[in-house]
Amino acid sequence: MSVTRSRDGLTGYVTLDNPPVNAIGRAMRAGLMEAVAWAEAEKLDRVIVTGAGKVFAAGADAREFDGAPLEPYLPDVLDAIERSFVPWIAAINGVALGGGAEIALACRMRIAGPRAQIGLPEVTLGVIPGAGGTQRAMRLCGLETALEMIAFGKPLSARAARDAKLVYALEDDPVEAAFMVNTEELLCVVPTWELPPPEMDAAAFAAAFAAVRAKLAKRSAGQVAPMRAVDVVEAGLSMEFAEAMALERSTFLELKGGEQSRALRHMFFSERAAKAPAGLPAAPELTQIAVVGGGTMGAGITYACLSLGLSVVLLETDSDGVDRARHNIDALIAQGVKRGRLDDSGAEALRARLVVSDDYDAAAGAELAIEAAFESMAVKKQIFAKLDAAMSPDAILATNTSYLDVDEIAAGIKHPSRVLGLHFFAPAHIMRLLEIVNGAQTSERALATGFALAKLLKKVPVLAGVCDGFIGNRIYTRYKEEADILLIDGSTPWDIDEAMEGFGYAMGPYEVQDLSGLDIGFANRRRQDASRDPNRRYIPIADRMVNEGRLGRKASVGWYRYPGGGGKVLDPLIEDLITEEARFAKVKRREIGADEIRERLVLAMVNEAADILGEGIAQSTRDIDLVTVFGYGFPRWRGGLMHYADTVGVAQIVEKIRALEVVDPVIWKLSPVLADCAETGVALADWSKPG
Ligand code: 3H9
Repeated sequence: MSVTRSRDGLTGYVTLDNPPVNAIGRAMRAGLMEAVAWAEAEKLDRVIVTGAGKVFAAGADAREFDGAPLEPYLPDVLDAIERSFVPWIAAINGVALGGGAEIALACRMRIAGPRAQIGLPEVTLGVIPGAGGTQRAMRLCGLETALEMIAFGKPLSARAARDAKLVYALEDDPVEAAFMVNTEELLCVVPTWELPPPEMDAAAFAAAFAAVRAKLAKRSAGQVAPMRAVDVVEAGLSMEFAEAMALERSTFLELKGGEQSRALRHMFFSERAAKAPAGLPAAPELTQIAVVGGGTMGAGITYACLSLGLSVVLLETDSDGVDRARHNIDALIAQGVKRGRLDDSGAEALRARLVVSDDYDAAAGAELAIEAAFESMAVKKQIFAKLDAAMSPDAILATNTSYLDVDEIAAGIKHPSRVLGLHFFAPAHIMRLLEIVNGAQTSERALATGFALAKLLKKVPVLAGVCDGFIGNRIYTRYKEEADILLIDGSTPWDIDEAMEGFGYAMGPYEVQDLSGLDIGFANRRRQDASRDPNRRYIPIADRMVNEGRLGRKASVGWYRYPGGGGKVLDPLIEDLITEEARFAKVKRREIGADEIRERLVLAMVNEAADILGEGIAQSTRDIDLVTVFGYGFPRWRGGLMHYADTVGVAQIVEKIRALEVVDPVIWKLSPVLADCAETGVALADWSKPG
């Protein structure tokens, strides 16, 4: 049952009850419609609506969005609540989002509990509020707050909602407070739809809309729903309420059926489905973690674990390393305090749980060690031998390597089954992705420990097999390789960066390299020299950059220049350098447009990802989508790399790769998975290994 109801004298109680988050599906809408009729038949003097559990309601049940809308429709239900002669009061006990907030906005009065939040996050699912949110919010809290809520999807806290007059009062027990409201006072409250739209002079209106559109153009470039939401709010200012509601509804329905909403829903549900595989044993309880290496990555992991309440022993090689590591952690703690995430006593508590040492015996009691040292097989093997000797044989040992062979790292220790990869992304305390690398000998207990840590850290865990770069870096390496080919064939770093920003990345591949440092890729290429296919086209431009000290931002010069350590400026010398390399390689440079850049880079990634799927390195296309979005900035609103590929259509992708394969059969060797999908007409998302 999605709605329960009861009465006490003339007060009716309606509870939204659809665990876990009271999503509003057909049954709940029908239950609310019946409750309106019931309250009227019983001649109640009020109805108090609240949510069961910790949530008021998380909004419309997005699982229904794939099909045609089912009656009764939410706008009609809310219209009935709003126009009923029995006034409804929303006792907002927890989060009220999307349709949940819209239920509250349609009530005569709203009283919030301390844990309440009110938000209209529909744009994060690629739609706009579809049950009055665009029209009722602005009538209650004014245009600017409503625009912020609707266009950016950020919820208001209970206090902010009260300050914005979106709720009438903030009370510890909102149900009891709703019961205490004086009947006369309640009946004097004007129903929201009867309130006039906000009033301002024309110049103020124009400025408010221009400001929000300018902000959206920057923050949500490429996304349709936020701009459409703003359009609907604006149009509503000069329309009758009913006419504006009809516009809102038709826009909502149009967007719900569109590609962006489908992609964003796919990401929403994929993120929530990223969990430990069924059947893994229980993980050991984690209380103390050892982290090896206090550089940027190790410090980030340490800070994240400390913030969870875990104790951390941070191991370094010598006393200088200990000092450096301490300094790095202190900087992160100071940043946490500055940003208001920690107060002084919280910072002190973090420090109290941290031991930094160069003595591995200090880690003897830890249940899990995470090695985040220099990316060298010899260094890692030494560290694992020391951990093996110092820690309990039950402890799990993880490497944070980005590329190296986890099986080789594990081979040197007594029980390789306790070794796995935990590939964090920098900054480790912020980035949500965690690749959990399953070595040939990794035990289920070790895997379960990795997933348990991911859950504690609120990361998105993705299981990956062992190969050079696992899922994410293997795709990324191919992306960079193709970008370098475009570079020598006629493009520039800024052409390529701009094209990929146009696709929806926050930054293109060259700006990213400048940020992380060109020496990382250089070291990686040297490691791969021995195994590289000599017939594979190799572009030496990035190597030359490193040899000339153009290491990126840290050197104030890389693919761009950063005068005085400030923002990037284009560097014409780079074009000379590329042209010279093209001459050495006997390449005749040609004009390459943004569409071709985007197409070639995306096709390169899709082909590599399809191989990753075929080889069983990734378990599903959904996992690849999560990796590309959460680790590498692939636009979420395109649904991740493989979802996007299915949107384009495998047949078309295969046709384009085959054309490129004619020119370079080594680099563009068509993935058998793509060939199989094209032949059988199966989408990548539905592909499974034959046999
Ligand atoms: C809308 O309302 C449109 C209207 O304007 C117009 C209509 C006409 N639908 O996140 P969690 C599931 S659009 C279906 O892990 P938390 C979720 O998949 C909607 N299912 O919990 C998961 O399932 P499972 C606008 C939903 O405590 C389980 O609930 N609303 C929905 O970390 C637990 O979820 C939003 O965008 C849903 N709407 O966070 C709000 N929501 O157990 C979306 C959740 O099978 N929701 N599920 O994996 C949220 O932001 C968070 O879920 C919330 C709780 C903050 C509520």
